[in-house]
Amino acid sequence: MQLYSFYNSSTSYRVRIALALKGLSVDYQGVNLRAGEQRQNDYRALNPAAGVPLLVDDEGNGLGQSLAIIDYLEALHPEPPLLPAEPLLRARALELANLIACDIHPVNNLRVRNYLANELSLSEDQQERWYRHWIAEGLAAAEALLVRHGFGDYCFGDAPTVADCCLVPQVANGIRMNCDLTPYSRVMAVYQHCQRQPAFQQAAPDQQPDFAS
Ligand SMILES: N[C@@H](CCC(=O)N[C@@H](CS)C(=O)NCC(=O)O)C(=O)O
Repeated sequence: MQLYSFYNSSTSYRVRIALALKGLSVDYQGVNLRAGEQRQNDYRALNPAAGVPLLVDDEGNGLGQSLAIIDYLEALHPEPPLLPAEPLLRARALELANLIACDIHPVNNLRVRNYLANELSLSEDQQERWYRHWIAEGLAAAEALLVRHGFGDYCFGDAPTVADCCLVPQVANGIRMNCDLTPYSRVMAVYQHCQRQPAFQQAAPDQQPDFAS
């Protein structure tokens, strides 16, 4: 399998965590988002959505969208499961994953930030306020859900799920962008626990072949 990824991309990071948890290796293909490689015609031919991640399986099938990729990996390699078997717990894990993937990440995606800067001419300060606002609103909701329904060392229990695959990269983005994360103590406790686990360490941005400090 090949994984088209950018080291600092949180959506790629989700998939890298899932791959590492399942013990799967991939041929890593770096796509430099800062250089705009995702918008070049040869990459768009692979992924019309012009983003990372993109998984190409052993039969040559290309698949975009991090949650669809994780679902595909789960179907092909069910162990260890990233979606709990118990229906409500499975829905809780997906609820948190979707909160991050659908409500937080898209509004702070690179193409949105480029539009704010280049088309709407927002200042650096306004762009940072935008970023921090959506992180604060989204992580407050994640914190409330985890306080209400979470348990164990991970989001939902003593084993990682798709919720942890999404939470860790989103928190990493918040740290990188100097957001105040102190109000989200349960979120941060899960993040810190995950940071100590080898699969999460292996998937981290600074462990990727295209890492540029
Ligand atoms: N919903 C997609 C989002 C993919 C996506 O847009 N990823 C970002 C990186 S985190 C990207 O490639 N952005 C490029 C851009 O905005 O131009 C997913 O979950 O995979």
